Amino acid sequence: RLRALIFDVDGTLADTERDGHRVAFNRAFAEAGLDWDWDVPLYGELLEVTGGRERILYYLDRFRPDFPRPDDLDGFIRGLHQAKTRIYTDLLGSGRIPLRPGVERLLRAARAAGLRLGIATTTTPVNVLALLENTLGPESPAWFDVIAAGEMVPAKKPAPDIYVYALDALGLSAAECLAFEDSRNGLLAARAVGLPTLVTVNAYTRDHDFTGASLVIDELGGPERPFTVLQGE
Ligand code: XBP
Ligand code: MG
Repeated sequence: RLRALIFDVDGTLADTERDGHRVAFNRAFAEAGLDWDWDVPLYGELLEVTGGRERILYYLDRFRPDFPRPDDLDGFIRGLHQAKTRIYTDLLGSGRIPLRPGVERLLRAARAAGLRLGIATTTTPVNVLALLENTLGPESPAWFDVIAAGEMVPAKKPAPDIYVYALDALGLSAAECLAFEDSRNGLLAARAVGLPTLVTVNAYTRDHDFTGASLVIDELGGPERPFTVLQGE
């Protein structure tokens, strides 16, 4: 029997990547005096690597082989990423990034039906809180019995670790839960622990391979905004 819904955050609860994370990375680079510019298509490629610090390292390795590496590369990336998190949470505070269609309705309906809620994401915990508080209100983080995020586990998606953590905290088996994802990396993480997974695609993930998803739809929609089934098992 279904007991809980577990949600990814970026791309699933809200379209945070193009106008949120990407913009924040670029502003952090500019603040640090770097001429790096992650345009929309490039950022799509960089999204293959989950985790902001991991993404910066991947960018350096792949696109900036000539950039002189600071002695403390890890500290350098950590500093950039801290600035990015500050800028990103400020952006969320300005209220310009809404939840995706149907998300709030589903969360409220699930709670009313007695289902428990959880979150499993690779992003930084403060980012999740900022998104929830700025869209659903200051009380909304308490709607979730577990907010599993970022470095609470050693390996980020597509590794299953964050879902293992979330299921463990909920005290439920995978068969008692339904995961919501938007990307192939997220789907792989959820499927690796046996979670049935519903995918809502977005502009960055529309062409991903979603083999193994229970259902792939364009968005959750609503009464006057029906969703379209893109792929069903
Ligand atoms: C989200 C991510 C994250 C964010 C940036 O993936 O890949 O890296 O883009 O977040 P998912 P941080 O939706 O699969 O969890 O900079 O806080 O790491
Ligand atoms: Mg996602």
